[in-house]
Amino acid sequence: EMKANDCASPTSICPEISNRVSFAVEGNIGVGKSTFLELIKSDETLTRLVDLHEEPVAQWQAVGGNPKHNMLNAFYSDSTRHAYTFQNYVFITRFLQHHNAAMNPKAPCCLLERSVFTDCCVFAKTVLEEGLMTDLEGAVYHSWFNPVLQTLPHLVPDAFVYLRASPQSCYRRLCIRSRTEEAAVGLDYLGKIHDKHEAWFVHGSMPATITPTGQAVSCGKLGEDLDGTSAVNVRVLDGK
Ligand code: DCP
Repeated sequence: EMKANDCASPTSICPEISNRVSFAVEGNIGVGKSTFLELIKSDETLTRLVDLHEEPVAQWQAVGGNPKHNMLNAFYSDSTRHAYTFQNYVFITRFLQHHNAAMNPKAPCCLLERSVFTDCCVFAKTVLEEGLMTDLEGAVYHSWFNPVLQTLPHLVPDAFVYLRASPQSCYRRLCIRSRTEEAAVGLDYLGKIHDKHEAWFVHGSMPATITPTGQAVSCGKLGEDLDGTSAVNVRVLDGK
């Protein structure tokens, strides 16, 4: 039987959690997170080792399964009207996905596409700075974000893998894939999202009260980027 206080300890909810390593794959819009996850999925050995959870974008594009209720499109078409509602929905859908993943461990390693920390420290922060959320909406978001997270410590990944590319590269990839909802996304917006990722993963300047702290534990180069060529850099940041 579960008591209210059990929420404070992830292992009391699910003892297997303690034996698992969880990673969150992070990076700008269009950086290639999906491609990175596809590569893992295409490897038989890795597939057995890794329980993989892609971002629930399809749910954002069809709330409750109804394509007429496209929250992602609503956000990009009228951002001032929908930024808060969208960020709220993103948090809830991601929380449910990551919580279910933690409760039903299927492999020794869990790989998540993005985390609630990017939602808060990258996206919610940017839309607030851009005036797309009112100060009141920003205050509401922050008033629940930390208290909710404190009751859900199993949402903190063990490590973050940051796929790092220049905003110009991401913009090129965004144009190639041409997701209709994202037609409004410009280089300027990608630059702001990039800067927030850099502040957190490279300069370590995000407030520890909101993001999990940690040092970059390794930096690997998959290719040249940040000056506009095709591959990405990877940084792994200790989550706990
Ligand atoms: N998004 C947002 N706020 C969030 C999370 C996501 O505005 N808190 C938006 C950004 C994108 C869309 O949702 O328009 C999907 O986000 P991703 O960048 O995670 O997914 P991609 O498919 O673009 O990633 P990649 O191209 O790296 O595979």
